[in-house]
Amino acid sequence: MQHAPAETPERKAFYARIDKQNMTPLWAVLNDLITPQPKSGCQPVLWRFDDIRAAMLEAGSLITAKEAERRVLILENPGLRGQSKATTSLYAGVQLVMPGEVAPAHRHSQSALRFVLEGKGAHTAVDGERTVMSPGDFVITPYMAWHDHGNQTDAPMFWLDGLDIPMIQMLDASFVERHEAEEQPIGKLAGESSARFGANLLPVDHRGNGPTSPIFNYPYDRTREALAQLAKTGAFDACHGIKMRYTNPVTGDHAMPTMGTFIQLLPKGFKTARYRSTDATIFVAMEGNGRSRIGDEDFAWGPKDIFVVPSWKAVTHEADSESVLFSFSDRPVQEKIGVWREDRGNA
Ligand code: GTQ
Repeated sequence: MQHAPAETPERKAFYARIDKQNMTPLWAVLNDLITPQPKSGCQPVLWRFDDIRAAMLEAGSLITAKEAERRVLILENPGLRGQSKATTSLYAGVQLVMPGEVAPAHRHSQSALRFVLEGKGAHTAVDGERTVMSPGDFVITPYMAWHDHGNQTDAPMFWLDGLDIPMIQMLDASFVERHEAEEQPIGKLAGESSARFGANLLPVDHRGNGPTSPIFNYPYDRTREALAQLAKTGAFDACHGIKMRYTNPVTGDHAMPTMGTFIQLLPKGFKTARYRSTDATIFVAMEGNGRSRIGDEDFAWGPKDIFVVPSWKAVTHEADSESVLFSFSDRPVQEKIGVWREDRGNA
């Protein structure tokens, strides 16, 4: 693209005059608005779970889940500090619910996902049904669905929250309501959604009810079993190893309308080919140890570490032991409007 035209005294005087009328020349900013390729403040970054965990436990003694409403430490991208963003379009945080605590019921226009990091047996309730959570479970809170979290176990429970907060902020479409009760009434059996929608069956007259998957817990044991079986085929993609996306069984589309969610297995010793795509992605190393090169920086990861690959930055992953990575991005939105791109190199 062309360079910006020179600023002559005459032009500057003109800009100053029209500035008072809330007008400004496009040609002074065009190169920053329409860039030859993505130009993002979002930086590659990794958070070690040990550091997150220690800080979270401190937060646990400073404030209750009830007082905080949600006891969460936001994972802020170093290039986007002060904006509550992990990437330009997505929010990430780690939530702690201590034994005996409840995070009170509310609902909002933002969609949320949970990916369980530590603890087993705490629950989340979504639209009248409770699900009990275990490490590696991917749990959905659809937009405007009532949700509250509780921990009746004797150990702290940690999970990663992913929300589309920056997108809803950009659209100026945020609403939140607090439930009159701390915990919403439970009108469904535990496991009801999973039986109705998660067994390769659908109710005969089901026509779908919106863009979010009606399954709200994708348990890790079933996901892991599928990956283990697929690993035996030896059919590894050069860029991804074995990579699957979570789906809405009613539509076959992504499980959530604004966030794409993925799970991948890299066998021991596998090194992926250079890959880049326009959807900045937040990864969680669920199992294994390895390294990722993002742009020209190297990040070593182990279980439960969380890292960000910005839009259009080349990434390679190398697994020292068999590894499983969970990830999420804004890919469904980019696909819907047709701008999603990837570059597999020659792989
Ligand atoms: O659990 O509902 O990390 O409303 C941020 C906002 C979690 C939640 C977050 C939320 C929640």
